[in-house]
Amino acid sequence: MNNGYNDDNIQVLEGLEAVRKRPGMYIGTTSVVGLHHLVWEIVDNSVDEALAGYCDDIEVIVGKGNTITVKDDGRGMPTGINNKTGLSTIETIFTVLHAGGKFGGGGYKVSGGLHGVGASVVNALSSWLEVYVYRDGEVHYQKFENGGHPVDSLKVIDKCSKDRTGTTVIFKPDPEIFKETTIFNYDTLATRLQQIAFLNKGLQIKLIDEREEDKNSTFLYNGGIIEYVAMLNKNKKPIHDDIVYVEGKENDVIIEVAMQYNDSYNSSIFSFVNNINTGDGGTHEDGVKRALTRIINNYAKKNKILKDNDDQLTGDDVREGLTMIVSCKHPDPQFEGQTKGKLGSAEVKKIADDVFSNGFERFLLENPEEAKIIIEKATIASRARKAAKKARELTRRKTALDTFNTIGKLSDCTSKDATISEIFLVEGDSAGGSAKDARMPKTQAILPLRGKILNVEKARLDRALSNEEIRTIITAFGTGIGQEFDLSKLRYHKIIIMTDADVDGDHIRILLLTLFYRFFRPIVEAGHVYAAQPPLYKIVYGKKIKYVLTDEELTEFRATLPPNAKITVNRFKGLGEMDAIDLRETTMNIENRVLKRITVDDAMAADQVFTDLMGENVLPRKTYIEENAEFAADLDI
Ligand code: 1YM
Repeated sequence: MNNGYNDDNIQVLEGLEAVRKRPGMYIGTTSVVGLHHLVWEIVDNSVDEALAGYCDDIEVIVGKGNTITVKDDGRGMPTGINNKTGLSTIETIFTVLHAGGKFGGGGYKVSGGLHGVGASVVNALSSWLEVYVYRDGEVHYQKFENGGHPVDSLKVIDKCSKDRTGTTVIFKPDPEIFKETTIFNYDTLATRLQQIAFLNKGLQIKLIDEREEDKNSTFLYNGGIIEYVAMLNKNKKPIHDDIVYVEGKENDVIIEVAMQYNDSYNSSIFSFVNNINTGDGGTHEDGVKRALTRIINNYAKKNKILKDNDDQLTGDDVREGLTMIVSCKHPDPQFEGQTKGKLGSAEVKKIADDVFSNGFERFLLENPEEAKIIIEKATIASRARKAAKKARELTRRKTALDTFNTIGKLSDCTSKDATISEIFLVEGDSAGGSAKDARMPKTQAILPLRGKILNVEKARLDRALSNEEIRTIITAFGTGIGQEFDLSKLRYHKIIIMTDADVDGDHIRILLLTLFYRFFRPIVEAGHVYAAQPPLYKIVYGKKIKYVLTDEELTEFRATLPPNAKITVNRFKGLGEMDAIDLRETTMNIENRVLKRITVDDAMAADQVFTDLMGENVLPRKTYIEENAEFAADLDI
C-alpha cells in the first residue's frame, strides 16, 4: 500500500470515527456543556504538567471564530517516536484513544474522574486542530483536519531558544457535532480556570477573549486555597480573622485544608481530588470532618469549656457557619458513585485525619482567642440543636392521615402513592382557592401559603421551626428535617412552587428554594422540586384560545396572524385572577402544563447564589439581580 495509510492508521481513524459517531459516550453530551469539556481536556494536560512541577503559566484564548488556544510553559510534549504505534508520540496522543494517560506514568493527574478521555477525543470532535511543541531549541508542528486526520506528519518548522519550552494547542470544535452551539461562554471558562488557580498556588492562568475588546482575566493565587476561602466568605461575616490552613503529605497523598467560620448557620464544605470537585465528598472529606469534631471536643474538655457530664459536640455543631476547602492530591485515586463524584480510596481517611488533626490542634494551641470563638460558636449551635429537636417533635406526624387532618390549610390528594402525588405550594388564599377547584383530587394536593415565609439564610433550624408556614411544609412533606430527614418518606414526588409572575412571586419562590436548598437539599438533588409556569396572557382569537408565557411569545403569536385579525388579549395580573378553568388548562393539567425542574448542577455556585441573594449584605443582592435580571424567572441552581 502506498497511499500513506497502513493498517495502524486505519485502526486509528476507526477509533476517532467511533468518537464522532457517539460523542456522548466520550464527553457526556454535545450541548454547551460538552463543548466546554473539550477545553477542560486540553487544559487538564497543562495542569498535569503543573502538578508535576514543570509548568507555572497557562494561557487560554478564545479566538474571534470561537477557536480555542491553550498554551503552557511546561516541558513540551515528547517529540520522539512511539515504538508501539510507530507514529510520533504527539500524533499518538492526538489520534489514539486514551493514549495520553498511558504514556506519562506516575505523578498527579487531573484525569481519573470524569475527565481524562484525552486529547484524541478533542481532535476527533474538531474541524481542525494544531499543535506546537517547543522543546530542545526546536518548534515542532502538526495539523489535523476533519475530525482528526493528520494533514502531514510531525515536522520541525522553526528554531527557538533552548530555554523556551512548552506546548500550544489550537482547535475549532466541529459544528457538525456541536449542533446546539459552538459559542464559548466566558464566565463558564473563567469560573473553572479561577478554581484551578485557587487549587494550585503559584500557577498563573490567563483567560483572553478576543471576541471582545479588552476582555481578559488573570488568576494567580500565591495563597492558594486560603484565598479561595477568603473569596467564599467575602459576602459573609467571618467571626475570626485568621484563616486556618493545614497541609501535609503521607505516602504520596497530599492533603490541604483551609477554613474559616462565619456568623451564618450553614456549612459550606467543598472538596477536591486532583483539582476535580468531589461533590459527594468521600474519604478525604470524611477524615477531615472526623478530626474536626474530635479535636474541638478534646480542646473543649481540656479547657473545661465542656464539663465531664456534658454531651459531646456533634459534627453538625462544629460545622455550623464553617467555610472549608479540602484539597487532596493523589497519584491513583479511586472514585465512586454514579457520577464518580466521591473519593473511595480507603487509606485516605486516616491520612486526612492525621494531617488535619495535627495541624488544627497546633492552631488551637497557638491561637487561644480564635479557639475560644470557634468553640463558643459550636456550643451555641449545640444548644440550638437541642431546642430544635423539641420544636421538631411538633412537626413529626403520628400516622400519615392522622396528622394530615390537623394541617388545616392543606387540601391533600387521596392517593397515597408518592410517585404519582404532587403538592402545589400556592401563593395566597385566593389562588389557593382556584387551584383547589382546578386540581385532580386524586393526585394533586394544594397548600396555600399566607404571607412571606422566613428567610432561612439568616435563621437557624430552631427559629425556622418556629415559623408556622415552614412547620406546615415540613409536616406535609413527611420527611422530617435535620438529622431525622428521610427522603424515602417523601409524600409527593413532585413539589411544585406556583407563584405569580411578578416581583413578589419571584421573592416567595426564592425564599422557598432557599428553604429547600438549605434544609431539604436531597429533595432538590433528587429532582423533586419544580416551578410552575403560569401564563402571562390569554388570547381569544375567533373560537380559539391560546395562552402564552411571555411578552416575546405574544409578539411572536401576533406575527403569525393576518394583519386585521380580531383578537382579545387578557393579561393575568396574578394567579388569583385566573379562574379554575384557566388554571387547570395552563398550569396544572399534566397534559398541557409546562413545569420547570429546579436542578442543582453546581452546588458551589448555588451556595454562593443563596449567600449573595439572601444573606445580610444588600449590595451583592442588588448587583446579582441587576446582572441577572432573568434569574428570578429562570432559576437553575
Ligand atoms: C496545551 C496542552 O498537553 N502539555 C503537556 C503535555 C505533556 C507533557 C508536557 C509531558 C508529559 C510527560 C513528559 C510525562 C504530555 N505528555 C504526554 C506523554 N498542553 C499539554 N506538557 N514530558 C512532557 O507525563 O512524563 C501526554 S501529555 F504521554 F507523551 F507523556
